Amino acid sequence: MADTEPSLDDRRFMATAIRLSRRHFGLTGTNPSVATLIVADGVIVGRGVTAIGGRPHAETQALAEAGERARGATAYVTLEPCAHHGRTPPCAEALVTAGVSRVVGAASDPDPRVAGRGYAILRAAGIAVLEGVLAENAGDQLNGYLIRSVKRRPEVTLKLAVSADGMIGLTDEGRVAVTGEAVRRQVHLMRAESDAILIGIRTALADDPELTCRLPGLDSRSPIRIVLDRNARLPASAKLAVTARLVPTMVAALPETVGAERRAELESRGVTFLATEAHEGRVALPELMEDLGARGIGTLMVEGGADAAAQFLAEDLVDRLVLFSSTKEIGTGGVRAPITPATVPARFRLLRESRFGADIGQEWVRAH
Ligand code: AOF
Ligand code: ZN
Repeated sequence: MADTEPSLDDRRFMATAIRLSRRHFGLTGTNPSVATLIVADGVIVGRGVTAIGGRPHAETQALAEAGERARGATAYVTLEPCAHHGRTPPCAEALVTAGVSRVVGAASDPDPRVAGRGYAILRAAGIAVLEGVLAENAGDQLNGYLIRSVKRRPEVTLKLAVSADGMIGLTDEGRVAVTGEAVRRQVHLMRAESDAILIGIRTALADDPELTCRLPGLDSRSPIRIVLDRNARLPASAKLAVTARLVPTMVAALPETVGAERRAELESRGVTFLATEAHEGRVALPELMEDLGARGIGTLMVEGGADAAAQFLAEDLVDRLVLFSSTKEIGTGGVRAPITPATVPARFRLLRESRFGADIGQEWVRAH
């Protein structure tokens, strides 16, 4: 059975699986949160999401729920089933053993232990395999996994709030807020889904932000906070330094510009210094991103200000772009936004557009 085109049902079930995969977003460690559906005679008889912490895998749980009904059924997997022995046998083998007759997959797994072997195991067992169904959508939902595996750095989301006159305010939450309460809540949710969050030192000095997630029930999911601060100017009295023992704060400074005393002062608060290299007098971002990737940080949200945003854009390190647009004008005192909805480069594709109170939120992804 060499089916090459997905049916309408295939696309519908895959879309359901992709939605399900979001359930453990940010909770599966370095493992991506993926989902599996087992469908027999058009009915979902098993469903699974990668467990919190990363194991068991989605397939294990979906097959357990389906039991005997998996025999002859179709499995929908948002990521190629694994081919390696972890704490359990490979998921590709589990699907073979369970007797599914067809597997519909979305994204391929770049993990060198898998990389095509998962699909090959299925085919070798006589299972009909259809790959790449809604692959782009599934890839968008793997929360940094594909970027981190292939590029060896976190997936970078740049978030900016832009006023009607193309300015970014000095702060999200303070007196010159550009956008409203609904955007504030959305940004806190984005923080909860990120492993780390980065701001420039000018924003840190102007706003003295905390950068934590303060949504009810999600306050334990605050990301690591990183300050791009080449001269290590972060005051020891800044909220980011004072709270560094509760939520980690890291400073990316140039080693030659940081005195031992300054370093000791911040380190005594619990602030850590990241290894950095200099590039034209600034912190070299590609190397910094590599270091963060090696530390297991899969997703990074850049929250401003204009300088940091411009530097990430110039280095083509932005994978996702989230712009919140307000109808308010800032006028004098505003800082010109390095990017606005009207100037988004063609390499980005608009993924969604939603209303947040009086403001508009738009999300673009960089074409892979
Ligand atoms: C699957 N199903 O639900 C997920 C997969 O450390 P381990 O042994 O858990 O393996 C991690 C790798 O498993 C990860 O890099 C990716 O290749 C795959 N993730 N595979 O079959 C799942 N989450
Ligand atoms: Zn697996």
